[in-house]
Amino acid sequence: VSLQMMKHAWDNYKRYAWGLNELKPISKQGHSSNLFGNIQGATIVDALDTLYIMEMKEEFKEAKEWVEKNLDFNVNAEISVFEVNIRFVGGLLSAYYLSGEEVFRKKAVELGEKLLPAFNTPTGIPWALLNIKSGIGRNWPWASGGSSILAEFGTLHLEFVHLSHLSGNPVFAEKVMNIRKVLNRLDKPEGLYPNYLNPSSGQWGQHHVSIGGLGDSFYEYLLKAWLMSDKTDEDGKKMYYDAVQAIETHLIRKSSGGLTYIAEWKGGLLEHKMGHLTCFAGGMFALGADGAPSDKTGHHIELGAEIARTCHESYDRTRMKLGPEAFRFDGGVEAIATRQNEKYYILRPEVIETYMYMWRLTHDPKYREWGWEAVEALEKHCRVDGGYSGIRDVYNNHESHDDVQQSFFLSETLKYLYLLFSEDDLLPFEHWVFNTEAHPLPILHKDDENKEENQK
Ligand code: DMJ
Repeated sequence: VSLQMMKHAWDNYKRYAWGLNELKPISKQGHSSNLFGNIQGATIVDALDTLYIMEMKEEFKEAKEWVEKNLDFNVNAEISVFEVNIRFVGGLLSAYYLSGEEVFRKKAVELGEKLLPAFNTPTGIPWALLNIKSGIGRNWPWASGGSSILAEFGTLHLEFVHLSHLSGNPVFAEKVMNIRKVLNRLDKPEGLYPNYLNPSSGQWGQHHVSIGGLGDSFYEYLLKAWLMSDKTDEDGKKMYYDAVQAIETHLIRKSSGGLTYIAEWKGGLLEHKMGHLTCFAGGMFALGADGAPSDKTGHHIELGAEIARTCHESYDRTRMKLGPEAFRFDGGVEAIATRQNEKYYILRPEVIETYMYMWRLTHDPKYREWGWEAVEALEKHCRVDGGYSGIRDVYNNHESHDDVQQSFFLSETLKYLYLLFSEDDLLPFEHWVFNTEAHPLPILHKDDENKEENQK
């Protein structure tokens, strides 16, 4: 089914928005997000590996030809370093590792080089925004006191390690290892990492902590850096398990109805709200269970299962059986959105991602059942003639479509669904880690490096 869904999403993108960043499936035209500046083709680059994995050979070929002929980084544009890294660099790297086609390696390294000026700050903590022609960077105007964002500068590690590996140029890995160093020198309130860090002073901004937006994939990348290094990156490992310990103590709570959730922390006060984005953490806890201190393995799996259940409830308690952007545990509600501007669903993957990890790691059939419920809801409410659209209010009787087919729907949501219903030997966890946009990157095995050394 996810293959049919991918075909529908891809065919319509091709028909109405080919070469542009995303598709507007209702108005049947292109959608351009300023996150990518003038760089074009986000959906194509984000979808390459999904097309490859689903064996959509014709489509993969036309996507590759587009990349060869049209993907151009010599544009005068300000881009989000994080978004371009996870979608474009990540997408190109996966396409290279899966297909072996040189063009993807070349483009990934070329783009990586364009991103390097973002690190020209007093601390080496990169800017959020970068003009890739002039090399001038800055931060989001809304970010606390000119800060860079934890989930942005903390979500470059996997891709940059691979860029060094593939280019032979150590500069990429050096840049991200320096971020680690800066973080390790800083005092952390209660062992937690605030979402804001000033790249000039090297000091934290506001003490807001979140495992959802602004924080999320920083934690994910600590764990995955360790896994991707074939478990040699002890620093990444320690930072991850220490962080999870602090998160458990200060952020994880249980509702009176028995639902485990991860709250947000604002200078010591808890906001009892959990974002859809935070739901990825169920999969992360389960994936990290194996490496947890020996008495904690079962506990981390259990934590993953409880988060999966809570996030499933957030879907089940809506009219459309699709989860809201954020749900709350206060004022007498549990796992329900109370504010109008938190009731939307924009085709996000995190809940399905967690089902996929839980399925692979436990084989409890309920995760496939829950995934199937999501497929039915997507087909019923998000599928339109011209592709798939987000929904403005998942509690409503009637769909009000937001008219955007996000590129992560093709790279993540549909890929995780496909993997949920595939055998475990498709992209097995022993050999691959997924970047935060679901682009698989190979684990750099110790043995392979020895082999390479010997060959030299
Ligand atoms: C994606 O771009 C990535 O998963 C990112 O980590 C968070 N936001 C979207 C999906 O919701």
